Amino acid sequence: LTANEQMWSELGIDLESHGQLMNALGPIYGEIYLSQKNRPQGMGFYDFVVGDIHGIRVKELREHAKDGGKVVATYCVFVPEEFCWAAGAIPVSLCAGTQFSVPVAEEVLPRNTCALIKSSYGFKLGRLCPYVQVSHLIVGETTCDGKKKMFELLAEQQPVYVMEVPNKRSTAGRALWQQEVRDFKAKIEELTGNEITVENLGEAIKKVNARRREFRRLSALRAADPAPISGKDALLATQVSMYDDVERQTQMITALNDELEERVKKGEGVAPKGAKRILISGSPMAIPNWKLHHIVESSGAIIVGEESCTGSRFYNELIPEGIGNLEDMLTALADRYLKTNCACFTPNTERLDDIIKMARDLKADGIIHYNLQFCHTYANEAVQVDRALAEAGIPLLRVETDYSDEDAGQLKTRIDAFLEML
Ligand code: BJ8
Repeated sequence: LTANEQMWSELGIDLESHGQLMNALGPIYGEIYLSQKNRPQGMGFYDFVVGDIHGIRVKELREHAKDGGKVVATYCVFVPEEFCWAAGAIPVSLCAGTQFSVPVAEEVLPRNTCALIKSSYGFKLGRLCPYVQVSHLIVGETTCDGKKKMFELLAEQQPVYVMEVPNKRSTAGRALWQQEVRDFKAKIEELTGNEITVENLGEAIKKVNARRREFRRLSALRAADPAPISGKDALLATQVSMYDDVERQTQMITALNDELEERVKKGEGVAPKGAKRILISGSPMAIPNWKLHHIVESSGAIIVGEESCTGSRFYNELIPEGIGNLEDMLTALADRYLKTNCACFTPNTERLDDIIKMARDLKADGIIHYNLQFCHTYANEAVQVDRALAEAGIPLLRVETDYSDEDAGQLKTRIDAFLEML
């Protein structure tokens, strides 16, 4: 056994299936990522990370655990990572973006369930993900019904804690969320044995804000024409940042941004000036889901932004810094997370405003609404997205898909026709 295989086997990974997954990922990454021309040098770090996707980072987490540290796994950007960093735990957002882990989940879950839910559950059931194996607590949320029920099943296998996200941003909804955030803080304190204080939480808020600021800078740089970075690469940097160390990611994105700034000054880009510019909006794209980005960019367009939880909803809102007492800090933190414009809220008109603002800021020629099949909240909200964009005069294509490649040809035809029309 190699050192990695030894580690995976100690973590209870099914080495055979996992080997197949790893063997499949290499060529896919080569085709989708390494084939791109004129990539920023800063992406070299991300190539390295994906090249050893279940190796180095897992090793770091294990070492942290061996020293008594805790690892907290999450699925959703509603879960405040600041508490983990403050209490000396490491939060990791779990992979849920591959068809590979779907069939094993379908043996248990209904097939007409969103791919993200099936992929998440399949990773645990099939013993395919070392990140889930290494974590001491999985944190779920009540954002959608499918996830809620999947977390109940996951809890049969590993400790799961579920945060209740309200349906409305009403007075009662806000009060519920404020309490949920405080209960989660207590849970993390109990798990780690460390108290969360004004000092360590203040530090954590600053660290996470710093990463958010760099992502906001990256987003602004993507407004340039020609675009200095592909949508695929920007998406990958976001996906990796969701499970990597927060300070390391701030450093990497800062270096990447410095390089992109130079490119913009020189008028250099990854696609010719005038290439069709697309904003993606909708369901998140968990690693390694690069399907839509790949199809769009292979057709000669460039993706300039993602209004999504693997995009703007991950980094847009900051938490105020320098608040001197814990209660006010908790209130500000909870309020920040409540601004996540997930389709689980009713109403969620803030998201419509965000989409239009992003389209204008990034000078998008058109928007593709990305919907995971069987995700009812986003599919139904798309009706309102459609209306709002028609009113704003921004062309929209609505796409509903899963993780399989079966519809790739059909999607490409529809996307080509859409690009043609812009
Ligand atoms: S805050 S978008 S990360 S819940 S795609 S599992 S909603 S059926 S992922 Fe999400 Fe948090 Fe909202 Fe963002 Fe359900 Fe829809 Fe599947 Fe979804």
